[in-house]
Amino acid sequence: MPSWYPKGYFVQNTDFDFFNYAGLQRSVLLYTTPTTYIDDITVTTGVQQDSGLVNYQISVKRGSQFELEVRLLDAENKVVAAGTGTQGQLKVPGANLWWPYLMHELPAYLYSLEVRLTAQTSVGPVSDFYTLPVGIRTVAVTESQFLINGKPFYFHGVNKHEDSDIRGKGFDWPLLVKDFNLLLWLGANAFRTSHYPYAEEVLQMCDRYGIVVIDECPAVGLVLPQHFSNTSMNHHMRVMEELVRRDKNHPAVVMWSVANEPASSLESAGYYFKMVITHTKALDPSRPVTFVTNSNYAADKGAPYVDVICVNSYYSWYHDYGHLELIQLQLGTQFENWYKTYHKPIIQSEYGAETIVGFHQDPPLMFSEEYQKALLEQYHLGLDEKRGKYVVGELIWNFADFMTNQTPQRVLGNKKGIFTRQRQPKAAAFLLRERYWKIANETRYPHSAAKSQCLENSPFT
Ligand code: BDP
Repeated sequence: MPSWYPKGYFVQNTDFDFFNYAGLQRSVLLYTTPTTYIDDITVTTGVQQDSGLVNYQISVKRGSQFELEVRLLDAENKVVAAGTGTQGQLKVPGANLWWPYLMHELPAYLYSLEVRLTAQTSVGPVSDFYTLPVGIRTVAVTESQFLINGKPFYFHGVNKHEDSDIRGKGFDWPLLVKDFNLLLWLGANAFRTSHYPYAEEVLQMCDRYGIVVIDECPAVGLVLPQHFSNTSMNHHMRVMEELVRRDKNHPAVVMWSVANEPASSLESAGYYFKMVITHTKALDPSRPVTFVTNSNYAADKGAPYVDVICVNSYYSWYHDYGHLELIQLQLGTQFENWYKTYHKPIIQSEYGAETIVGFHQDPPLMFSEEYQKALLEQYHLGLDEKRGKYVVGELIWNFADFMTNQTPQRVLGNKKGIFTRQRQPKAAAFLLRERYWKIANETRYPHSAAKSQCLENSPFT
């Protein structure tokens, strides 16, 4: 420690652009179990002709003398299929599928899987019971499409953070309901849990409202060669095990993201991501896997292993300041380079501009609301060139302004939100809203009435 610091002086350094709050951020629940109990349930779903398939696997702890009864109930609480034992397949003729927001009515259709255990133990007979919401849907990826229930799906949504005034990262139901209200208002059908797993309640809301999730683990800031060691890789795999175990049964989760902006052009990143992605696929063969890159397409060593290319770029923000006229060319080149190299669908997983609410400037200058709008407009022109070809999504950075460490680059936090930290809209929010509803109407609902229909059906309006 240089001599201009007091002896023993310590400051924790973090290598990411959000605030590292301390303390308990979510509810802590204590619960008891019977001697023999249902420890875990894994559900995967499929569709065969007009029947839905629900495959279940149940793990029971501390007991060998037990019976399991499984029942699937529809939204009206009518039993539509039943089974027994630790694993099996339930067939639901004429199943109601789980569809993303705007592809069907709200709320999204959920069945309930009831699992009832009865066991003989040394202390006598015991029973255990669990209900799991189940959405029947399929996810698949082709060379150029992301398919949900066999239909091309276009992610038009946001990246978020668990962050707000007063509460910081602390879980807050009113805030969650407000955020969902804004997502529905916006016509957003997806978000990425940048850059860590979110509270389980968030995913439960996504299941209910059909908001599709790219579920990201906390591997952010893997930027130094030593971050790609075997120790780090093994730890990373354990973290993916925890994430998959926790979130595997959410129909809203359609893809795992194993990292955000790692130094994936390092030689050692190739083996590292091959191993982490292969491991994640083995844990859950039912979902595609990605990581979010900002490396050059020609240098990226991890990209060969992902199912979908998720690429971040900040044209006319972190370089070519003010030169909005370059965006379309640069974005088009970015997409073409990635696609010709990998022939995989691409999501623009971040783009945006720092914007101080209430700053106005004509002609648009950086940090003004006009600049954010103009930058988005240029991106949208570039995205529209490739949408429907092989670009399968766009996620704005960021849903709302959020707190970061203090640095000379940040004015009271990161201001790339289309909403302020208090969830008030900047001009860009209206622009994005027009766009998302237009995309929804073009691609899902051919009838222009879709916007009002969906808003009327919204549980929050
Ligand atoms: C991206 C990061 C994100 C940052 C954003 C930004 O993924 O965490 O907050 O840039 O600079 O590189 O605003």
